[in-house]
Amino acid sequence: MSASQSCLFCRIVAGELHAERVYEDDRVVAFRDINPQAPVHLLVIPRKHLVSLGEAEAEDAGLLGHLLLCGRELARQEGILERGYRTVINTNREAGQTVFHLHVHVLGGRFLGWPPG
Ligand code: DGP
Repeated sequence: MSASQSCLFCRIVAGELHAERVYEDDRVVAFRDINPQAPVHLLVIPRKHLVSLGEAEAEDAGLLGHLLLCGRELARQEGILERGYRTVINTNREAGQTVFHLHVHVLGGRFLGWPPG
């Protein structure tokens, strides 16, 4: 089975699984997290299957920047840019990564504690 067939987020990108999409372009798709941890909790993912930030290559630098800038624009759209929002990329098991397709969490709408758990 190919990565795109077995990967949950590849299946969302392909439209095989439903997600509440808030943005998409030729490189990324953004949708609401199914298990929100804050009033605003979005995921911004590349269409390209990248397992994690740990496996990104130098050639992915532009894509990584685009993910962050899309997250910023979505924070603006959701009305949390000025109040404050957090972008999180969990990388591998001890950091809490559970879906192995790179994704940027965009969280806000409440005070967020630090340090993270
Ligand atoms: P992480 O723990 O960093 O790998 O985050 C994975 C996130 O993905 C987690 O917050 C829940 C979310 N998630 C898992 N499955 C689905 C799904 O089928 N749809 C949506 N919208 N989000 C999902």
